[in-house]
Amino acid sequence: MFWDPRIERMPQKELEEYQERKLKALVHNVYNHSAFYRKRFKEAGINPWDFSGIKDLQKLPFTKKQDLRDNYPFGMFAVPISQIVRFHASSGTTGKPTVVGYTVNDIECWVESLCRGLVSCGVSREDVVQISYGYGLFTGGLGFHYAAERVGATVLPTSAGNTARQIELMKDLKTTVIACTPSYMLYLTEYASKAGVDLKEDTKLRLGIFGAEPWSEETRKRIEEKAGIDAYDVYGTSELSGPLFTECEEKCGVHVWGDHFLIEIIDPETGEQLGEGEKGELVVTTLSKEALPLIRWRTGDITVMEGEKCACGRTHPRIMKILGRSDDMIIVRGVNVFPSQIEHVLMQIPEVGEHYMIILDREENGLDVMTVQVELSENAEVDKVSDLLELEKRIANSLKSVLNVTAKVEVVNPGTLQRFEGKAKRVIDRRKI
Ligand code: DLL
Repeated sequence: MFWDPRIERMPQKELEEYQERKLKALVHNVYNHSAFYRKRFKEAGINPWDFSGIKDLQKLPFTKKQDLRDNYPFGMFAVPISQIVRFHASSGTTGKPTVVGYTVNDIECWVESLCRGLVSCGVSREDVVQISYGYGLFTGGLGFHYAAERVGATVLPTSAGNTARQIELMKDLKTTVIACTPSYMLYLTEYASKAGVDLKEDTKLRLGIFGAEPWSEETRKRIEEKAGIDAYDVYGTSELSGPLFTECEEKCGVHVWGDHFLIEIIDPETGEQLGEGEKGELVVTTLSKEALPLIRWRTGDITVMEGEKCACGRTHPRIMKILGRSDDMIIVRGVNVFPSQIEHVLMQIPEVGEHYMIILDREENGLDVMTVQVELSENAEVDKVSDLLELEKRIANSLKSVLNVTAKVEVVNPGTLQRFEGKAKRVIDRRKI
């Protein structure tokens, strides 16, 4: 099913021509209306009249999170505040949050983008969509809310938390689709089972749309099996609007709507553009945003771009599952490790549950120690201490063979590690303290 078949299946050549036109207009627009970009362009010697389009994209400077921080709160806006109809903000771990603003058209573009995504996952007006992403400054709740309503589905705006009530409402109001972080879905599934609710038997849940944090294919399989649903990925960032792009029914990458966003993959170290199929940092240029247009926005997210047409018929480029953020990458004894790689290894081991933590310490001799704590699965038959030790050794060996790093593995009882309602924080780096 398509929300906007003409746009979603637009021939690639036509899409490129459209992007070309919009990119040229954007370069003029930011030069004329954003003091920030005018200064940037002048510094980089860019004259909008000489800019010839996509082939010149690499000449344009990158925009980074620090630019938003340095220009807090409105310094990068390209319209007067009177035209802004909404703010969102992402909580910065250090210093000020990042504030984003939207014009009427920006909200419209965001909603339409996510409507295409929802319909491509199979959401329709027959569905009851429970939105368990946080409502408020976070873009997840309101983003899904507007799009699900526009699709014509019935929205159940539970926001995150209060899991007992979420499950009760899910049963009573016959929720068919849930949208939340994958870590919250794991928690909700576990909570339901402890409360004697079988999500497969006792609810009408059939589909879930999960994102806002990295999650592996193995976690997808576990969620699908435990909850008896189809699980789809959704990607977006507050700076780009919020949740924007989802997988289609093929589940082979997230479709990025090329009429509104132009993507590149770059080498995060050198800034050089990489080709399709090569792993690197996702960089996005917003082609339609008015309040906060972004030129070559460095998302920090590591992924791979796939340009080939999808079997679903959509022609827009796809990005594969996000491996992690370049700044989330852990360097242990000089080896680069993404938490998602650890998750990938853990979830392939049947005795292991879904919850884990990664703790980094530095020994007195200066060596890094990585401890992976992971829960035993509820139905694992590991009774003897020797079995437990054998399991820990097996996990450590698998981690070593994939990551090339030695990890200390601690298998703990089910239910002992922290659970998360929003984005999970699974890495504790004690080396900086
Ligand atoms: O997380 C927007 C969103 C809300 C996306 C609900 C999906 C669902 P921010 O809080 O600005 O916005 O965080 C953006 O979250 O740069 C990624 O690192 C991460 N992220 C988002 N979606 C995914 C995903 C929202 N599907 C940051 N897989 C991004 C992996 C994701 N990481």
